[in-house]
Amino acid sequence: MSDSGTGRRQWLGLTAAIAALVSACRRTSTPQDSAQRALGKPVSPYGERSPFETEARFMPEVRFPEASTSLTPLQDSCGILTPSSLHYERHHSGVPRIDPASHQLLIHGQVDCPTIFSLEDIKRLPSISRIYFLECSGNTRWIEPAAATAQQTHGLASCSEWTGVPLSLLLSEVGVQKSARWILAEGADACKMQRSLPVEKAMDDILVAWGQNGEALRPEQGYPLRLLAPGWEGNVSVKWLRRIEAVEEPYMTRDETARYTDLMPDGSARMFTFVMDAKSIITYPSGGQRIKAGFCEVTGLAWSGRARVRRVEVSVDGGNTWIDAKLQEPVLDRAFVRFRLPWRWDGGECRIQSRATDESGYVQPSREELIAIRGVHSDYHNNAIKVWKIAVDGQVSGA
Ligand SMILES: Nc1nc2c(c(=O)[nH]1)N[C@H]1C(S)=C(S)[C@@H](COP(=O)(O)O)O[C@H]1N2
Ligand SMILES: [Mo]
Repeated sequence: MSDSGTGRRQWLGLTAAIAALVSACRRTSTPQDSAQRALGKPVSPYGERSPFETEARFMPEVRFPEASTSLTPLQDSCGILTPSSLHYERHHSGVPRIDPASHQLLIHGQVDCPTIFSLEDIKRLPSISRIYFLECSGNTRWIEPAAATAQQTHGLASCSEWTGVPLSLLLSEVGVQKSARWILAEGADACKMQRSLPVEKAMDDILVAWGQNGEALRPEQGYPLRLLAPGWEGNVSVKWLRRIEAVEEPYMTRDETARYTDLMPDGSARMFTFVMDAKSIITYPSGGQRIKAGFCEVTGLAWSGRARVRRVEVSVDGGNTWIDAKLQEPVLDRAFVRFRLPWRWDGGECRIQSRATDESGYVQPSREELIAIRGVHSDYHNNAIKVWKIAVDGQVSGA
């Protein structure tokens, strides 16, 4: 489909939509009355959202809520940042209560100078802030309920501004020896979450983060200290970080052998599948919502763990034709990217979907393409294109 200016305007009927809005404004009288001008609530030390706003994390019903997940309401989000209070959670053994005054990080193993850092020591070092998405590799189950919402299918992904010290700085301080090709990171929670990471990534862009969206990490996100491995599966971003050991080979912990591996059709397993591939989802219109005929801005989020998102295409005709959505600035490396496309829904039944391409040239696959390679026995790394179906009454559901 051509994307020329005039063609696109006609296709959308934007002029008519705006004219309708303007006349609606003329009919509206001033809403203020004296009751609304009564004295309001006084100042307060820590802000709260409006009582009229109710979006919340979705918590699937499970037997053990300490070893569970809560999912970000992506369909209600605007822009690219996730409020800390709505950041998805994945805990294997609950959120520990950690006093920052006594929390320590030990770095040892194949290093010249094993060191214990207090939180204060770490915060004194030069820090940086970066906006990165975090996604659980278990996000988007392979078999999805048709009626699901964007939150239920894709909500194990969020995006925050993280502040911390580059892990490379700490590793240089302690002098990692040449023989150390991997590091083991360990959490202070009951399960002692452990993951092995190649030293190249550790020396590249991993953060030892203590800040999230302008304040301390939330306890759910690893307070007071976590790893943040940009673009890699969430599991390696070890929370409540208390120990790093420089080692020759990966530790082969439970979370890199029994879990976080992908069972392939031939019975072999992919291991250390760190990078999160390009993915996108339309958040409006999306499952559970109901739209009206006429003007409709299609919007959503795209992200890739490999490189910056270069392009998001949208199809509103079941994948026959695609049109480039506009990427909203800033388009940041390994962060959520917001895409938008004005559209006019004619009231007919249709299927809508988005497809992300990143700067490495990787194109988000269809579900069929992904299954052809990976089969259906894996629970992780499903980055397939998500299709929404719009019924004639405007009801949107999973296709
Ligand atoms: N110590 C520790 N770190 C952990 C986990 C955990 O249970 N314990 N869960 C991991 C998983 S599986 C994911 S997806 C991310 C989730 O981070 P979040 O809860 O801040 O979203 O943290 C990872 N780090
Ligand atoms: Mo995860």
